[in-house]
Amino acid sequence: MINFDCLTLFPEMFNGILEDSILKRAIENNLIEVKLHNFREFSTLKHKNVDDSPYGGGAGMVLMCPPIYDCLHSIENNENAHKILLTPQGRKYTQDVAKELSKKDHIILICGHYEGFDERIRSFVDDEISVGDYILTGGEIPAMAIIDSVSRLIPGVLHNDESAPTDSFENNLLECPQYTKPFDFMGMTVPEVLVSGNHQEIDKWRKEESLKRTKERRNDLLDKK
Ligand code: 4H7
Repeated sequence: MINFDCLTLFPEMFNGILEDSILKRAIENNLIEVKLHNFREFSTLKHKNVDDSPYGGGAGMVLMCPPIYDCLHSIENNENAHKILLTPQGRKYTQDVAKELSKKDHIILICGHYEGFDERIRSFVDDEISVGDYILTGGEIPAMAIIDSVSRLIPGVLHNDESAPTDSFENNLLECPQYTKPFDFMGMTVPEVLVSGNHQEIDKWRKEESLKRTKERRNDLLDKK
């Protein structure tokens, strides 16, 4: 059982992934739990503001400390949770980080928006993660990527037919090409070896294709092996 708490101004954005068949089933089976917290509710200001203009001047708004701090501290056992800030400045998210996180039992994800955070929010957390070198309007999509990728590593979340035995990245290789019926689609046929019935040859072909594809597209993964 892994527990996710997510601090966000847009909790409805998560409806999609939580209603998806695999995560929905995982929640129903008590394998994961996801709680959403709108930290706007913790604003003590009359208009429920959670941001203000930056000290020193300049354009844009900055998320302020108090609502995020109070929301964080309203979460039971927050002191023992692994607290993560989603920002473009964090350590790069990879399958290895997903594996590392899948061993935790309580993860708190903090999603920022606007022009960024008050720097002091960094002192509330244990970890800062970026899902890649591009800019998003908020940390919600990174948080969803983490919830999804970590959840599918929890034993029992995926059923046998939902996990490829040679999942990309599990062995730092890209998946080999795959085919299904029809055998001939507009003159494009399936490699003969796959219909040969020779499982030794099929395994060999798949390993070679996997390696070939990784060399062509992601040679950097082979350095990790
Ligand atoms: C925290 C701080 C994560 C969150 C700043 C978040 C990309 C990623 C955000 C910002 C994110 C990622 C606010 C910085 C808007 C950029 C123009 C939300 N973007 N933003 N600024 N790669 N954006 O994981």
